Amino acid sequence: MSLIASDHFRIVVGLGKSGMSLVRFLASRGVSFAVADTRENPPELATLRRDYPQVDVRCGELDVEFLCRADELYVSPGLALATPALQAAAARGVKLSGDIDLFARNAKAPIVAISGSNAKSTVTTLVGEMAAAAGKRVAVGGNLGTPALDLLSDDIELYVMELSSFQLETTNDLGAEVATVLNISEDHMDRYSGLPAYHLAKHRIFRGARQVVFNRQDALTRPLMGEGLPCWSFGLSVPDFKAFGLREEQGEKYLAFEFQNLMPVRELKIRGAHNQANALAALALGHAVGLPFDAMLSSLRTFAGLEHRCQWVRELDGVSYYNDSKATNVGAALAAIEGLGSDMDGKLILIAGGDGKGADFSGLRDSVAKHCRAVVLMGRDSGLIADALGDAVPQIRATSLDDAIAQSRAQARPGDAILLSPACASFDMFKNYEERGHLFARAVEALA
Ligand code: UMA
Ligand code: ADP
Repeated sequence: MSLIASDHFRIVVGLGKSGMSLVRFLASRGVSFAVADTRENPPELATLRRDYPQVDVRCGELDVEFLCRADELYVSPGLALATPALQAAAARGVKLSGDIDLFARNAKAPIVAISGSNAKSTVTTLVGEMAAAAGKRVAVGGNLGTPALDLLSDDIELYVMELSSFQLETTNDLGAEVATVLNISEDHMDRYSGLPAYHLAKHRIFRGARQVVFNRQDALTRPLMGEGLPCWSFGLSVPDFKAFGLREEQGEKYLAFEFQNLMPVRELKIRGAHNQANALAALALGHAVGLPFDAMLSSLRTFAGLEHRCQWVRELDGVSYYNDSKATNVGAALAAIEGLGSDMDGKLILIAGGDGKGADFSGLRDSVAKHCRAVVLMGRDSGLIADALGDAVPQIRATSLDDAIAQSRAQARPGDAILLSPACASFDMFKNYEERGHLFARAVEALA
């Protein structure tokens, strides 16, 4: 692990969770490498110094000369490839790659690869549970939970990977057994030049894929290449060949595959039309890798959903409270407003706002007008949301999360629901979306 430039010298750029997984992987294989991070004190610095004291680490502004000593840079998903120092190194012939490429080259079992603007974690977790119920030794992770390289093991029979557009930017050849982009709506517009650039990054997931799952209701999820690959589709419409969907018979709605009903929708624990689409996507992915229907359906009957995703917190004075703190973009908030709003007699009081990541909030207007009694806004970009919603419904400004809850409570009537679904990231007011969701749930539980 010396710093001598050679044909096989790598630099890990970014020393967070994925950077540290790269360090462990490269060190265990005797590869020469160093580490760089633009931060003076990256999160894993103390661990690196303790466990790998011999590794050269450069913190602070990236030094192009230093980067050019490597033949390959493994770049953190947290750093845009457009970062000038990375581009300068690339222009001088240094290859830019990432942990997912390395993972794919070393994984000996089939990979189920899942991306999309929303629902990735829900569908990834579901497919993982389905595989486990089918008796497979399955590893689940990626953008969610455990970094990809830490999952590698010769015992594993199936990898189920959640992959973000950031991770896919540095993924050159994934070779998944089945890959999907679940849906596409605007997100991370502070990192991409626009929707086309974000879309292109997501579609790198199909590189080398053997099968594809796409969303019939979202044309942007169809692969741009790979004509002739076996394709399965999902969507809320009635399914045809190689398709999963919904069918209604004698007043009962079923999850269905081709011409066969699989299970009544009412047996799902997760709520809302968006979650029915998620269940169908998971079935399509599981079917593509040969999981039996009985195991997959038993997982669907028990899966209660993930924390902070339209999670019911409590009922008070006839009003239900939902924590959807993971709705960090407009598409996710829309799914929650439509999903819950069309499933109840009362109205929603929506709590929204935060760090908008450059989003256009006008897409919220129609659904808010249809399903909300009022909107309570907080956080840095609350003014942008207020302007986008105009006079759709009454707006109230809150100075804090507690104030937002109190103001919402004052608006709500029995039969209504108060929904925290911010359509924004949390970083202007909270450590992360989990902290925002936990503080909301705690405050709501404490209401007398
Ligand atoms: N950073 C710097 N300089 C650097 C490197 C990073 O300033 O040299 C900053 C950036 O603002 C960056 C942040 O630090 O956004 C985090 O980067 P990191 O390298 O410390 O990140 P990791 O801990 O390795 O976490 C990454 C993913 N983070 C991002 O993509 C921002 C995690 O996804 C992922 O779980 C982890 O790898 C393991 O694979 C998180 C995430 O927010 C959950 N993902 C986005 C999302 O879900 O919307 C895409
Ligand atoms: P991701 O990992 O892509 O962020 P999650 O499963 O964590 O996805 O869900 C993120 C947010 O998206 C939550 O607010 C959730 O309610 C919402 N959501 C879940 N399924 C869908 C869907 N099919 N379409 C749009 N939004 C969804």
